[in-house]
Amino acid sequence: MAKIVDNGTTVAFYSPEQAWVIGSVTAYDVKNKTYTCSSKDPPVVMDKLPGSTVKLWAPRVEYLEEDVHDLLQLTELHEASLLFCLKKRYLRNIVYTNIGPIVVALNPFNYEIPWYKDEKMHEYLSEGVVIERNLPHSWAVAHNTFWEMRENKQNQTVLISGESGAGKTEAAKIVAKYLGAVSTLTGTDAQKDAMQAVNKKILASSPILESFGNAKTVRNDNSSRFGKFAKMQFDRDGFLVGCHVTKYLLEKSRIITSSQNERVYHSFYQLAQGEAGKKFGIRNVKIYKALSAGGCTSIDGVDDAQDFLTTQQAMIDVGINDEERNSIFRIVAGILYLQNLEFTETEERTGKVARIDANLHTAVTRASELWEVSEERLVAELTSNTIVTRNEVTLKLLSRVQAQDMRDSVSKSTYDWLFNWLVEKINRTTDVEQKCQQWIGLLDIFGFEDFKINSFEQLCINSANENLQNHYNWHIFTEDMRECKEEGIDTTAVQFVDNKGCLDLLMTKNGIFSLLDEECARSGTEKNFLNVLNEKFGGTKQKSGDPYFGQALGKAMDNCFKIKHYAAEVQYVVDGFMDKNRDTLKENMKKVLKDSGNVFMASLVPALEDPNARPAAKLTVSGYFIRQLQELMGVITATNPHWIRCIKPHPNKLPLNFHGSGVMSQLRSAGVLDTVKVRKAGYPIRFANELFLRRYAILLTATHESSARAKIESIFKNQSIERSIGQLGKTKVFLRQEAFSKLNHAKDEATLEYSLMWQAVGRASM
Ligand code: AOV
Ligand code: MG
Repeated sequence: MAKIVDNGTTVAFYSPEQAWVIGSVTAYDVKNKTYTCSSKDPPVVMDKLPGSTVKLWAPRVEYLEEDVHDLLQLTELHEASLLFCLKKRYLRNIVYTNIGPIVVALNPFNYEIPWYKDEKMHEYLSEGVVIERNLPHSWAVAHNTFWEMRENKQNQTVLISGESGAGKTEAAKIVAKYLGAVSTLTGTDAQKDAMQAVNKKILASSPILESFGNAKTVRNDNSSRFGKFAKMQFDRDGFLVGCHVTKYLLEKSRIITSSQNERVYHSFYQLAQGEAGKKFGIRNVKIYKALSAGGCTSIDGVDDAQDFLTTQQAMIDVGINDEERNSIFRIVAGILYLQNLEFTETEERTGKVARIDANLHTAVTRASELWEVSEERLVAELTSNTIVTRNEVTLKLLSRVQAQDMRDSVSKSTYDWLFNWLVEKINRTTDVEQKCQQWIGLLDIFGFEDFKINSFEQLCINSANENLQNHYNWHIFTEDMRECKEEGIDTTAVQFVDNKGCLDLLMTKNGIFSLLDEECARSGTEKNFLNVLNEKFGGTKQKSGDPYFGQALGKAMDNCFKIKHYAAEVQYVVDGFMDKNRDTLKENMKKVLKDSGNVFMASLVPALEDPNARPAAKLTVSGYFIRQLQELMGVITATNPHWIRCIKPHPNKLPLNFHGSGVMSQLRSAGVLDTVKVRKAGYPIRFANELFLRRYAILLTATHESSARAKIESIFKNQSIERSIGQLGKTKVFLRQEAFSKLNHAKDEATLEYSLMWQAVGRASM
């Protein structure tokens, strides 16, 4: 490649830390055709850069740092211009940027930015507002979603994606709040009161679910450890009438322990620090093993005692009564005590046998009291298994490790049932399926994760994200192209990173999850599971023990496999996969809990199996999760989707911190550059012919036109919509952003003229 720039020329060049930096060329190596570039702020010098990582902007250097509200308006489109634009905006506290109707949201880690404060929301609310005139915001997405539902009578979804800590849960709350507000703008006083009451309950569900289902991780102080799809329900007139929440897979290991610098669920600390903790004798947080497992019992800026009060009030708001609340707290406290229980081990004739550590006996006593179950039976089931054969009942004493596993299983199952109860209770008070004519679904799942050690939970979480990314790709790229072709519209094909291979590898009949289920069904081992994966997906060049990559291979460890996900390559440790996937609590233990004197506790326990019935094929955790995911994708595919792509600007969790390469890798994995390219090359805004005519009827002047096509053509002609910015397909109108804005402005003006004319007519006839 010939030398592209002279020394001293301003360029953008690639540095691993910053991704792209603006600086200048200081030397060129003719033999190797590489550059040396440097920048002053930040101070970076890079050597041996190939031409592909040095970008000259032509014809003007200002294009390096364009600042636009919509990335489609960037004059020069390249990774670097994208990154610089977002950075420049972020450092000025402008955190939202559009790609046409899609919003890219950088987490501000700051609630005090004046133009994003709640009181600004009204500027996005009123029906007549031209939303494009406001700063980009999730409110604008919510606005479009609501009005598209009203106009098209079609269900909508807002799909919120991004890695852990990127701001998905906050974005979902922002959208929910907007939808509550927009639907209460009209209606009679009685209707408004009714909607406000519904809205209050819907908003109250967040603190409850966050208390019991969120926790501090190293990535996010308030990380959602479950997925959530909330359907905001509206009646025929667009009034908010209710909400239905579907929950996906609560991370169970976090009930009993956490990694270093992380915490178990917030609910435990809130209880321990709040007034309920005192009532149950919980004093020093540090002595509870579960609470201090991660060596971190508090979070900067979080007051658990205060949050306890918020959670409690939210429970009252959704109608959880005194008795239920008391039982809930007793269950949570019981888990804290039970998890403090330890076992000693003695060598008996039959092998190693676990006994309850005499010093810690009060732990099981307190747990039994709180749960109102028989202590004697609880202890027996923690330390032994009853094996029933046709003519014999034998008692098998458990080893220490087995007893610990049993203790953990009880705690996990109980908490998981409790969480399900909370979701159901919230639904019972807010779900009004029968009144609901249309809905807007808000999807806030756990973000993509890559920790030091990744386990079964991360595989499930990352698979959910893989599905969501695939839907996005399908909609933005594949489906887009198909529709254009079918409608006879010319577009330039855009390459994108297709993740279908990875999805097939995980989810299909012979994919990783199915193989795990097979291994569980034949009571195999994790080692064997890994061997099967290697055999099946290893490829010809693979040596035994090599790990599995999405479609390639790499270096191995003997208890790990790797997957190349759309967002990053993740290594999973298989230890514990089988148990986590099976996740059964033995029937006898369930029976102990079912016989609890506390009606609430007893009601949580699922129905016991009939010992005489043939055992029903039970779905594994991943089997159930995949079924749920497939259902979810089916529901989403049948709606009109909207996207908020959240980005985490810096691992520090602090405002105005921007980490170039971190942001770049998120932009890449979310396909942001490809999205801009495809949207720029194509026609992102589409209306069915009739809808277009309904929307822009006011612009129709030539009334003698009869066919819909002729009418649309006449609007195009009057408004000078050239073929390059708008085309008429077989059944749909295809518009670029420019044409869309032009039509909207013309419509606004015509509407204004029309209303002025009527005012004049009104005055004249008075
Ligand atoms: P996540 O949902 O995407 O992560 P959150 O929505 O919980 O991330 O955001 C993480 C933290 O970032 C919040 O607790 C806030 O401190 C801050 N934050 C996010 N959005 C905003 C905002 N709009 N304004 C101010 N601060 C914000 V995870 O659930 O871990 O995948 O599972
Ligand atoms: Mg979240």
